[in-house]
Amino acid sequence: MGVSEIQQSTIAESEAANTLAATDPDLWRLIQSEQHRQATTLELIASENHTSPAVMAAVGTCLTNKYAEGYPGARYYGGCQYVDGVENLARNRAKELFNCQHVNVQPHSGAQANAAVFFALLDQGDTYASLVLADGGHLSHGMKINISGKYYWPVHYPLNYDPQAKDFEQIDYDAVRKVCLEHKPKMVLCGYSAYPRVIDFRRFREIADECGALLMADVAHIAGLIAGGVHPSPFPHCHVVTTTTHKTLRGPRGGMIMTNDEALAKKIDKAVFPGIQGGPLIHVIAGKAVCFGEALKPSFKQYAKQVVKNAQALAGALMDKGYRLASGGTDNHLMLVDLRSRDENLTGAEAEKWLEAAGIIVNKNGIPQDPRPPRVTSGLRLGTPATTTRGLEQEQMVQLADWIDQVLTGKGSQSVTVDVRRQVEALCERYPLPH
Ligand code: DSN
Repeated sequence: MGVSEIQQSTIAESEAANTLAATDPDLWRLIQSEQHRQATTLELIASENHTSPAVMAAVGTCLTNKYAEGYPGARYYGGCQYVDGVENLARNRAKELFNCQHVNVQPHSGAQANAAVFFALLDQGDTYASLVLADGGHLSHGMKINISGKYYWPVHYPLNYDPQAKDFEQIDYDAVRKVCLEHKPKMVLCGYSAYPRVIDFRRFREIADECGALLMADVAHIAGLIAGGVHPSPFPHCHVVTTTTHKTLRGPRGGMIMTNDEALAKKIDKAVFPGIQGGPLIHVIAGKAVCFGEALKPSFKQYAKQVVKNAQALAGALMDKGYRLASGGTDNHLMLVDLRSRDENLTGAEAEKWLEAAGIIVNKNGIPQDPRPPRVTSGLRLGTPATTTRGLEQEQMVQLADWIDQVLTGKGSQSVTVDVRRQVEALCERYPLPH
């Protein structure tokens, strides 16, 4: 069945879709266009994925109608007997998946999860340590205009910037220790948005213990790899772990907080509700339950393994073509391509635009110590979670590297773009979205 036939049958089968199509055609057309875009392009944004129809079905249910402020068994509204079951199912599956004792599935997003942890465990003005933001951190890890940078006091630890070092552009654990011993943060934060290497949680815990700090990991990017057993678990080393559920974990958009410490769990629950949120999005929590159930299946382990294999194949093929990757490669699902290694004048912004025209969706990204500003950048961040969900394997990754190189060396030339776009669409027909 081709992409357009699948779309047609999906539309025909969905009563809700038909209703929406009839009642709000303007919105429906936009949704259809987005579905077509997703079906006919290759998604290499490292933080995106294609959820299963079951996840989307759960999110699009009557659960969206229900207020359930509070937690299962202790709500502020009547009529919560079934949504209690939904939230408990999500919590129990997450506990099993990540082998931890307490989970809060209510954060609306990863940034909300992080804000709740800060609110629970830090006082205003408290110091915490996180990675230099421009080198792979996240805005909720201390950006000046984010709550994490405005109400708390971030000190940043660096990567290793010595090109001669074996761990060039990787976490410099000695430097982390030095920063922490100097500033005595109340919390040390690890886990990143653009870091292609394994995180040594044990080493971080040693440093946190030495300076009397709590250790927090934001595993939003690698949660699916942890669940699938291809990245070490943050437990038992971290006191608290936050994540999103929609990246490598392949669930609905949302956040989650985990801990094994009962006392911290109580503070975190209070910080999420009523601290920073009101009613939980029970329909999204239902989608999280579906996602955790899927991730508990043996097939998810295969998926996670293939994500990493594909990233290594893509990284290898790009390096063979002369692209330098930050830190020299990848251990996980993503890589940072230093475009200057191929063309000194090429920017991430241009590369993103040209690749999009050819049906290859990426995001421009700073590389460590990037002299160009975030809206321009010298790099691209590429990730394999979404293309692996479609079923692509190493062979197609090599092909993809070739297309990327053709588009970038063609500098957006019309004929190259059209040719690659045609081939991308043909590949998308062969590997349709989950249906
Ligand atoms: N915006 C996400 C990413 O792309 O990594 C992080 O939240």
